[in-house]
Amino acid sequence: MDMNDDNLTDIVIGAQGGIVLLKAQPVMSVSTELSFSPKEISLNYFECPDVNTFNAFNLTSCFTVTERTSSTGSLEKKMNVSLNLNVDVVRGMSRGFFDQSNVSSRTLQQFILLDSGSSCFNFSIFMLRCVADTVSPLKIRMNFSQTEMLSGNSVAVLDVNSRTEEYVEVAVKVNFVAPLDEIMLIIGGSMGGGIIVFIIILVVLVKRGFFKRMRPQDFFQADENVTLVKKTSADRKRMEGCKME
Ligand SMILES: [Ca+2]
Repeated sequence: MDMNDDNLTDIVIGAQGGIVLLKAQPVMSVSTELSFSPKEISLNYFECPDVNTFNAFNLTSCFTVTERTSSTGSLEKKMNVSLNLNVDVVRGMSRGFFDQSNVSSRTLQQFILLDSGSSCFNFSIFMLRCVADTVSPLKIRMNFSQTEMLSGNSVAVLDVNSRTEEYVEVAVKVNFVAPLDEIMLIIGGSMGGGIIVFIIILVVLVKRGFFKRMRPQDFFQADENVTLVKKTSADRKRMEGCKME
């Protein structure tokens, strides 16, 4: 029977004049998505023996909560969840940490309240500028579990079929890969530079009379003066024709 009209069947147990009401709770399915930005850590950040730290990337953990049961009414479907993050999980010593002033803060636990719908949480990951390994990607593990740490808020129950663990790997950018706009800028700059050089050469050639000397009639006129080339009768007739014109 449904004692509180929320479309969820409750259980009532009665014995020797007393009854116990076990109210059913809505069951919530949670899907997670772990992402990070930027997509790669630039190798330019690393330099030894620099002891400083830098913000390597930002991690975003998103939760989408949907109800598996079909409760009705104004029932608040909230869950207290313990979110746990671990950086560089496959290593004895982590290269990444959450607290910029504490290089050993490789894990982070945060208690969050999940409600119906989507919600995201952001975390900054820091690294030392001088690390032994700048080749292997950083592996980050996220897992969560329902908790009653914030008592009184949890009304719903986490679906046992929900995936409660996610991994992402953040690679270190080894080779310089220019973004498309930078590539276009380089190509455009090269073409522009080439055109300018071509124009300069053209101007110099014109000023030095290069194109003038190359004209056929000039060629013959020059030859006539120095008489270095033996002209054929056809050439002479053609030249006379040009002069008459
Ligand atoms: Ca009920």
